[in-house]
Amino acid sequence: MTRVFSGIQPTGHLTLGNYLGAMRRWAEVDQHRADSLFCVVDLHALTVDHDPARVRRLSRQTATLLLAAGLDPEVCTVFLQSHVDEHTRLSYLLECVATDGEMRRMIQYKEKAAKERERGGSVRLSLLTYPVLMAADILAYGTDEVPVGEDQAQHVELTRDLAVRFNQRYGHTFTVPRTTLPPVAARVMNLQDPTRKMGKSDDSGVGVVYLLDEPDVVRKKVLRAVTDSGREVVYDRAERPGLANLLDILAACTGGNPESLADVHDSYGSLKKDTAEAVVEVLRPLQARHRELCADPSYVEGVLRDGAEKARALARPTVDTAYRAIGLLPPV
Ligand code: AQP
Repeated sequence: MTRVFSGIQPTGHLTLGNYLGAMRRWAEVDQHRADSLFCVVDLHALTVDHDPARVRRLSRQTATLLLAAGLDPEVCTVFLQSHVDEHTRLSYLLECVATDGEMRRMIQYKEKAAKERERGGSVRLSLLTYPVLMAADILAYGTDEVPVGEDQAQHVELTRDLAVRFNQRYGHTFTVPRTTLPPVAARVMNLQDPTRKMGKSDDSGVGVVYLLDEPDVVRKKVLRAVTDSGREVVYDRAERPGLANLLDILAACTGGNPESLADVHDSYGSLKKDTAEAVVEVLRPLQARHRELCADPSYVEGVLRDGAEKARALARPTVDTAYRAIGLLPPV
């Protein structure tokens, strides 16, 4: 059976981008067709300046939202990265095959490092090596497919390179995974700046729809989305990015096609109104389920405990094989 692995960082409140670009597909498609693991990658949240209490809170909230979005622990494995030591064990071995040049070429590293420097902070070494830990997350499970949004595709490419290099040098150890992108909304953009992706660690939050935003807040954010000064509704990602973003979001929420949706809207106002309502409707069941799960925190804890146990048992044989292959003696 195909093995699927994907992760999500508890670096902020989850966004519509996380949902449309990744989580929805995990819940609706991946968990039913493949042997799937979904991980709250909490160690990755330590690569930038953070408040420990906030990371703990967001880790719990992220796991709860994954379940609220429809991940079913009866058919997939949901767990926290830091509960499975195999990820960090394997990450060190992969650091021994990765190069610093490769790390410095990562777009997300460049962007996040620049942001840290702008804030007057220093760049943590773990921010540079983060893609190697991500590669370990994926390779530890013999993963075939990694369903992610477009922004993570470069990291999965690096994972493939490391797997191939390790296998060539030390003998076949890892399955070489491939990225799968969603057909629409692979990159949901910020509503106030459609040249930037909608990210959960965005500072102001005005252009970001959070999964737990109240319906009226969602409406306000969508109605205030930046478009352009034209009048005609056309789908053109290069020339009309704000409009295209709204059409992509509407298409992803309704199952339509962005070009046809452009044809049936005769004003920006009606497009924004329909998009706002479509987003509110998509979030409604998720928010209701989230409220139920919050009333039963021991259920979520149990899911994470069982998930970590299952994940450990799956990862250990591959990581042990990698230890031996690279030249380490097994413990006596
Ligand atoms: N705007 C987006 N459009 C489509 N997909 C997205 N994803 C994130 N933002 C968008 C996808 O969500 C999954 C989990 O993301 P992540 O938390 O691991 O990493 P990220 O891409 O760094 O997330 P954020 O939300 O943008 O956080 P910050 O602001 O901290 O960088 C991934 O599959 C990702 O592609």
